[in-house]
Amino acid sequence: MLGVLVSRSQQCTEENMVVRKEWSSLSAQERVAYSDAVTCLQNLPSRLDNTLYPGATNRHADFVAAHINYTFIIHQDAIFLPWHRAFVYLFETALQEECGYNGSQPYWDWPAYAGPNGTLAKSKIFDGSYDSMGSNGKGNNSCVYKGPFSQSNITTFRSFPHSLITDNIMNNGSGTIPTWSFDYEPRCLQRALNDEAFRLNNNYSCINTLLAQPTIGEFENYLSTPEGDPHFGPHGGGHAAMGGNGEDLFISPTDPVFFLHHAQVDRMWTIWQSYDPDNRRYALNGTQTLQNVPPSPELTLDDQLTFGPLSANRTTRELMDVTAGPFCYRYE
Ligand SMILES: [Cu+2]
Repeated sequence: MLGVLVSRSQQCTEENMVVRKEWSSLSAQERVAYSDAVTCLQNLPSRLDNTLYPGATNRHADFVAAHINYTFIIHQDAIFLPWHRAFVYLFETALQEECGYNGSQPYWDWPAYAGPNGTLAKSKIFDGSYDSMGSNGKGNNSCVYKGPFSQSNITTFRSFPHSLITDNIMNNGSGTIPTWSFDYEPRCLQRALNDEAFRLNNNYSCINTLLAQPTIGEFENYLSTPEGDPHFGPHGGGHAAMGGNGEDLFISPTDPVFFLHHAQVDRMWTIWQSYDPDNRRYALNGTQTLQNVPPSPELTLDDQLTFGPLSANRTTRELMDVTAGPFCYRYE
């Protein structure tokens, strides 16, 4: 269905607001309901044209295809936060409307898992138990081998070399995705959990520093790659911590933990906005292309953001407040 991001006819109130919860605070039953709903989405037919998107063989893959398509305009720029907020919301809505999921989108509260003795592979998210999000990867292919998402044909697009990003920046490229971007290449879901990157970028002190940034530009800058490898910022740190498909800038939503991670990114932005709503709710900084290559105009609140077949366009303004426009949720 087109236009899932429709404004609500009903007022958003404390009573009807959806509450998003932390993964480990859910009951085992609630966790299984979530991973089952994602599996359901992976078993529903794609709504994309198979001749244009041969790799989009199911509904989850439609989300990955949209992310691939817009990779060069939705990262490391002003579009990043509002676009990914809507993207997570569209995924949550698809789980509810197409797979009968009764819960909300869980989030991954990074620092609770990033202590000096934290081991991701033993955490409630990645321990491979039936109520986890599947195990770490193992073997030559880093395949998730236990628990949800350990089936063999779960990834349906090719991997993208990170040089596509760095070359585009260095050569002032046009930010065009490769012709093979939507080819069909079924493989296992790949992970290579990285505790070191996670402890370095996602501990409590990093989160406090992130939330203390005075302007949206500084907030975005600290969130993603303030210094570069091994300092990825908390957003990059979470992707590096997943490893495998989850650290591929193009196909990262292939790993369903992407949506827990980006719910937490959104939660950080929401908390940061709430400290000074008058000045921060509609604060934007930056242009509309990855590291402004190729150069593009500053993003404004009236610009239309686009989601391909996932949703009708929305203005940036409609995506700035989690209790207005299409949204009505809060984080516990
Ligand atoms: Cu992304």
